[in-house]
Amino acid sequence: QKDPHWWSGRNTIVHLFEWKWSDIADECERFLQHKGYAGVQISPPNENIVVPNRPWWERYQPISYKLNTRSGDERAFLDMTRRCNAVGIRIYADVVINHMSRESLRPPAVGTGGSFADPAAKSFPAVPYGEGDFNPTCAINNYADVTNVRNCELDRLKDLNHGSNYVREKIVEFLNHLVSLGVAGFRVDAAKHMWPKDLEYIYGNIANLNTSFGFPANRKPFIYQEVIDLGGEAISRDYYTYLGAVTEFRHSAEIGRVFRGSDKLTYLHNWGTGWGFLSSENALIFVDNHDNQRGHGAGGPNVLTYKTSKQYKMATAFMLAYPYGITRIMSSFDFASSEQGPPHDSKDNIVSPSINSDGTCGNGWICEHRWRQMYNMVEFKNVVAGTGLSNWWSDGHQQISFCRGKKGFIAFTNWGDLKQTLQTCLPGGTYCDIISGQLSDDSKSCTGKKVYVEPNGFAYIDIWAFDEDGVLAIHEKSKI
Ligand code: AAO
Repeated sequence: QKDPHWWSGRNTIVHLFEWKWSDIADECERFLQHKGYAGVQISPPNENIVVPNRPWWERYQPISYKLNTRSGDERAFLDMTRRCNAVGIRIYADVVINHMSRESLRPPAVGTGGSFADPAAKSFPAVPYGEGDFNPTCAINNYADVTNVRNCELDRLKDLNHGSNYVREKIVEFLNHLVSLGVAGFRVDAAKHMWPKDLEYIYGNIANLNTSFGFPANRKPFIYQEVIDLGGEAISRDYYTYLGAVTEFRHSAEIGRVFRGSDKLTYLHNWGTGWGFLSSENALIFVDNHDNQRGHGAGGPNVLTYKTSKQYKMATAFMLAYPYGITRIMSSFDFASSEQGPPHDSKDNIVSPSINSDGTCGNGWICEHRWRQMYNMVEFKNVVAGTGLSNWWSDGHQQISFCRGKKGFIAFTNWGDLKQTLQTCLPGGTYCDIISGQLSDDSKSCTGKKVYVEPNGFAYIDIWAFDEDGVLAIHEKSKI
């Protein structure tokens, strides 16, 4: 189902990729609740294979459904869900239920919880799963063949047979365990590789959310399914939308292409279904994700990441300002190699992000969600909730602006100086641009640009080509 169970006045999920549960609990209390975030997507919480050099992707190779990973154990998990739900931050677990691990390069395979397995023999005693619980070994090598994509192995990962009642029950048991521990929903990994009817059975048997974490009675978990569909394959994202929301990779691919300058901002006026994307309530949208920010998965070279920060902030601002989709922000660790894992100590323990005096992160964590332009746009999205888009303006090329009801206004330039008197739709007064700065603590001044709005709503807007950010945004709560 598609209700993410957000508190009112909240929006946007942040993917705290590879964060430990204790650090997520701290982040919910010290930061996320105050900036109006709605939820956190966590890395897979179940025991995964230990791979030499600890690449990030070892967490997508399950050994068991025990909640023991480098992010923490079950006790730490429960502390996180209690503390985050208590301040209105929902927890969505990334669940890898299509497969188990690949045969280990150095047998025996050992998991992060100390469990042994023999993947080559399709033996995972810590679940337990045995050979009869898996599909016959074959490789996914033809995305034009539905059965090959669903019944064979992705990247040689042992492919579970979801037609088996036993397998279904073990997966339902795992998901219900997470529900009992307070999660609000799931990111279903590799959903494309599972039959919709099997997923329908599994989702249909998940328990109601646990009311002791503040959920109303009889609520079902929010489901969003990873289905990479940029067109041209036998399996379409449309096969999964009756089950839950679906990741819209076309949004990631296209927004990167546009804000890198390969297309004109003026064409964004019909963003969303006008560009062939899923309908808004079905679309989990993002600028980048943990795969395509490092060349895995799909989206190609146009995907924007923290490494191209000016364009990345502009694309994120547009995603959050435009009334479309269920938005998710990536929060990364710094990486040079596409395989390297999270920041760690000499014993391979993940190290916590340090928080600098300006609120940014250190210790190798990027924390995009803590960038002023990002969290101020999350607030913008909260302030304009429920309003439509109006007064679209464009210079016909790379400069645009629009209103959100009478509550917010935003302008972009992706080429040249923007110097225009534009309709902001806001009541007259002095507003602080929340991109170059924000309203001062005493609400009497702006730390960045000021915008003077005339009684008729018009204001002189200037964004220089070489400004730090190619976007300016004001809203009713950034008024002096
Ligand atoms: C690792 C090693 C492998 C090794 C394996 C087993 O890299 O060499 O064989 O371990 O030891 C992650 C990593 C994988 C890693 C895996 C397991 O990304 O590298 O394998 O953990 O440790 C497909 C799936 C999609 C999946 C994506 C990566 O459909 O679900 O591959 N994403 C999820 C997770 C991801 C994770 C897994 C699944 C596995 O987000 O982190 O993998 O649990 C086409 C298809 C896509 C397909 C891609 C890549 O995409 O459409 O469905 O994604 O190929 O195989 C254009 C096209 C686009 C196409 C794209 C790339 O953009 O328009 O359709 O080109 O060709």
